[in-house]
Amino acid sequence: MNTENLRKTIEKFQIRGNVESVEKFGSGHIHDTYLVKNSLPGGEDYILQRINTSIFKEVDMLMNNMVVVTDFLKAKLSQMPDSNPDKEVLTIIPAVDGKSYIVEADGSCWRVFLFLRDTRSYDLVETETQAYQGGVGYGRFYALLSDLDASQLGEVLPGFHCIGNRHNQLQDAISKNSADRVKDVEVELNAILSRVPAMSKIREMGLSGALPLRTTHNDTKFNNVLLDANDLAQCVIDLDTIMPGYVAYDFGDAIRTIVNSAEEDEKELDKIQVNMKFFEAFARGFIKAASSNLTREEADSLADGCLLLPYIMGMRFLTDYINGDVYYKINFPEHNLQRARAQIRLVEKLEEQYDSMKRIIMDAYSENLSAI
Ligand code: ADP
Ligand code: GN1
Ligand code: MG
Repeated sequence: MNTENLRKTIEKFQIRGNVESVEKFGSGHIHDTYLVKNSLPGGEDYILQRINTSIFKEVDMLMNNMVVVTDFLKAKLSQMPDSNPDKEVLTIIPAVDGKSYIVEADGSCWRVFLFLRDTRSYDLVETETQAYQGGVGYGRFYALLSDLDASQLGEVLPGFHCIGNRHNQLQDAISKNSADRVKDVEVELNAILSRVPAMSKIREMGLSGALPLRTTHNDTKFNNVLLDANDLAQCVIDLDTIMPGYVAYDFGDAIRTIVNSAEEDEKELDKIQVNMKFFEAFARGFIKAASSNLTREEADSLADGCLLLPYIMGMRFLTDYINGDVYYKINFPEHNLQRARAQIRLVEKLEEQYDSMKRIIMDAYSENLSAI
């Protein structure tokens, strides 16, 4: 969309001031995100997003979830000393008609957030402090949502991290073979399909009642927690996928991006190493912030989540490659295959660390319990 149209779109929201510029922003794979700068001195800047409606078909449900969660968090934080709801929770800027999003004449859906200034989102962790703060941010977010009445939330993308669902989607893609790519991915398919039974552990524990369903974020990449200028956790963003889930999903998805020394789509697989110092820092931050809402069985499942989530992402990237790249944004033709290969290598590297991860988690869990 050209700048003139973007300006017209932003003016349909209750923004204060005047638009100085609108520029593409961030590195998300799903929506089109723009930073809207304000020409009014001291005025707020905004994030304008075109919602990806081929993925999120029920935009009313999506935005209702977001309103429920942000209202709940703001009300809760406003009762807590030393909290600042405006900085620590996303603020949805309503449209001129009061709604949480607008639909343009071409059918595109748009929403606006207050831009959280002086924050940074990182694709790669650089220091143990950042890893620890990522843990504090996501652990606290999880704990704060523990008493939200989940019946107010719709399941926007059912079966999001469910291995059964993702496995079915992969099998579907293989049988349709619409882009004629199955013949090129035998090695990757074997790596994924041979692990289905081992990776079903969390699902089975959930079905047996050993793991409770919680309200989870479900997209806890490191770039979805904004850190402040001092690298302290400030705000968890990207609230589209808040749904019922297991805590190991959030823990594992964060670990996937936090301990990896290389990018999510690294081409040179030997660069993919697991940084156990970052693992320990994240685990300590998360468990400290979340521990009163973690049962022993849940703590015990976290290391399994660390294998499952990169595995699920590998499976999803591979499925999308086989389908001809219909879901994720790609920057070059084999991007999804490269992403899948990188996630599979990460799974292999994390499998080598399984026992150490479990020990670090259970030590931190016991220490926190004895401190309560
Ligand atoms: P996607 O689902 O495409 O990842 P996000 O909602 O995560 O979209 O936004 C993409 C990026 O935009 C984030 O990683 C972050 O860098 C930036 N961003 C999003 N919302 C805000 C905000 N309110 N304040 C500052 N930066 C933001
Ligand atoms: C997508 O929106 P973004 O870029 O933070 C995806 C996540 C994947 C991630 C992989 C709605 O997240 O599930 O983990 O890409 N979000 C959706 O980088 O599918
Ligand atoms: Mg994001």
